[in-house]
Amino acid sequence: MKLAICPGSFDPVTIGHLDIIGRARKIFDHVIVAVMVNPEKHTMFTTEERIALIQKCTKDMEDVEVVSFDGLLADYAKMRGATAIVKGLRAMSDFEYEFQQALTNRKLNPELETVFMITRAENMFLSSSIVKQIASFGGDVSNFVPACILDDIKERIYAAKK
Ligand code: COD
Repeated sequence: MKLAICPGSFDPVTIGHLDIIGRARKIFDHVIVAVMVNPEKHTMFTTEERIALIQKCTKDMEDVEVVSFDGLLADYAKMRGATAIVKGLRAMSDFEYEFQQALTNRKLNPELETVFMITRAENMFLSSSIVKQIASFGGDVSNFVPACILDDIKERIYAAKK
């Protein structure tokens, strides 16, 4: 069975993330969406909240599993017997970071391949940070996050402002 891991901070999950997850499903038998710790980022949503939001968006996808892991991605991939890590690439600015991560992960786990999927043009500018910023100023994020979690995100971000 070909197993892929889509790792990320998902703080919160966006339509850009979901597009990559959906495309990974077309290539792999089983997709694990792994909410990982990015030591360079402070998250607004707790791990449990991030998992719940992704689960809500993927509830009809039997081949998708949502987990969290507080450790090295390469170790988690080995533990699960994953074939590949699947990541999205938006721009050259992503490339340098992702290139370093991919090479490091291969050093840590030589069996592990990283597959990059180029973002759709309409999601090129989209990031979790943009969503948080727009929502925190009361802006409309309906084009950026899946409809099923729009209210959860608005409520959570407005609550954080009070
Ligand atoms: N279109 C396409 N792809 C997108 C979009 C979009 N609009 N937005 C985000 N993506 C992609 C990103 O490029 C990334 O591949 C993935 O989706 C997740 O994005 P984020 O921003 O949610 O997550 P990151 O980049 O903060 O995730 C980094 C990890 C948590 C994966 C990384 O820090 C990690 O692996 N941490 C665990 C510790 C470890 O093993 N480190 C590596 C060795 S040093």
